[in-house]
Amino acid sequence: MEIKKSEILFKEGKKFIPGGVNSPVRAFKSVGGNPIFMERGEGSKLFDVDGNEYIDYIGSWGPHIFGHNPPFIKEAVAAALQNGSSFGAPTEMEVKMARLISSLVPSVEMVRMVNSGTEATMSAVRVARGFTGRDKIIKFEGCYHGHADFFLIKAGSGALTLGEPNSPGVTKGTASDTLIARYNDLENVRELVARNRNQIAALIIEPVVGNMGVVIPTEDFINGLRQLCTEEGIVFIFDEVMTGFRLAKGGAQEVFGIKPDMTTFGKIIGGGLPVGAFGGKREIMEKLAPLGPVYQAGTLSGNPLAMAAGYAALSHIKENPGIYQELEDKADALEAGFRENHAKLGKSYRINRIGSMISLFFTEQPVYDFDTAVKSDTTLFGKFFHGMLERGIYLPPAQFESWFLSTALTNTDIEKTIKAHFEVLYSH
Ligand code: KE4
Repeated sequence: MEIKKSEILFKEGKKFIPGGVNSPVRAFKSVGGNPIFMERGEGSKLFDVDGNEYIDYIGSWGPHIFGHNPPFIKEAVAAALQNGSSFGAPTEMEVKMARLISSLVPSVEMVRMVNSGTEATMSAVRVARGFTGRDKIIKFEGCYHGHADFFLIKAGSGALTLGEPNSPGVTKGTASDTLIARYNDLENVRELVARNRNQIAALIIEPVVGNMGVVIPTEDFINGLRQLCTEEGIVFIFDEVMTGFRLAKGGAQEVFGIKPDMTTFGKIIGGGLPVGAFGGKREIMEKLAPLGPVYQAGTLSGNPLAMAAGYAALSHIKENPGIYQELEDKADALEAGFRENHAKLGKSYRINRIGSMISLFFTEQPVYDFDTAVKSDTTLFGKFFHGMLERGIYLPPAQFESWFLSTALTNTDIEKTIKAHFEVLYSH
């Protein structure tokens, strides 16, 4: 596989961009080798700068649920561009977008647009703190909510101690307000809450985790959290940046039948352009400036081009709810093919899947939280990743990520992926 131009660009890029990339996971650090520079996306395919073609299971890390460059999004952005790119003033499209989000996700009575998932989660926590007058938050080990300081925290020495920074630049003071709990362990959360009674403003969770690889909550766990937050006056925040409009038109909260107090969005909501959003109960959202005292702002928030792309994407979802069954069928066929290969090869690697989010873990034990996820053989994952890449299958370059399927995937794509999976595992 010729990757000359990618290598040249990477070498040049590293002179001016830290690590040669604008987001760390793209650098292939955890799988080895150099990143592939992409030039074009079309449907289920990506094409790199050296003319190689790939079946894409990243989909820009979630946004491209319809595959790359769908005509209805391209046309919507082109039409919006005729009127200009940004006004810094309210527009009709923002009103239509807010109404559409609320109609798809009924727990979201009010919503504020921002420019990334990080802005959405950061702002949601701030308004929850402003609403409750409390300082502490609970997050779960292995969940990722973007790079706001108070999320870059790892579990303290004991599971029930305060968090510690897991990145230089995050202060101990900031870390002291973040408590780290264990996913799928309701007892652990109850203990944390009891030790910090009336001090916890919010509990934020990935209702289905993508950032450990796919990890699915038990019904008791996720229902128990809802009950605990209600009893304790803790704002229950569903971080649906990944799962929103991915698992169902109403996201994970529709799948589980749970009503969080707040929800954060990203990825699909922007149709491939930079959009995030946070919303929820009116009484909480009304704390936000200019209505209330909690400050939050953004020059390009609700940007006309991004709203055009996002509105086109969400409208397509509203008009075509059958896409979720279509995605389920494709993902089920892929998973069945992998399981067949494992059986033929005498392997029992774990596959965690819900809807069009799937991860393969190179461990034979169940994966249901951070401790069990990190038992996976990441060296083998690196070899698997490159074996698949050489066969034209572009996977997330890290074990602890979800793959994302799109409606653009064909049966031929799926068959080719299953065949490549067998060949690569056969040789390792
Ligand atoms: P962004 O700021 O990257 O738009 O969103 C942050 C975020 C928030 N919440 C969840 C559940 C997320 O998965 C993310 C971002 N996801 C990663 C993929 N693991 C984005 C890829 C990257 O960092 O380049």
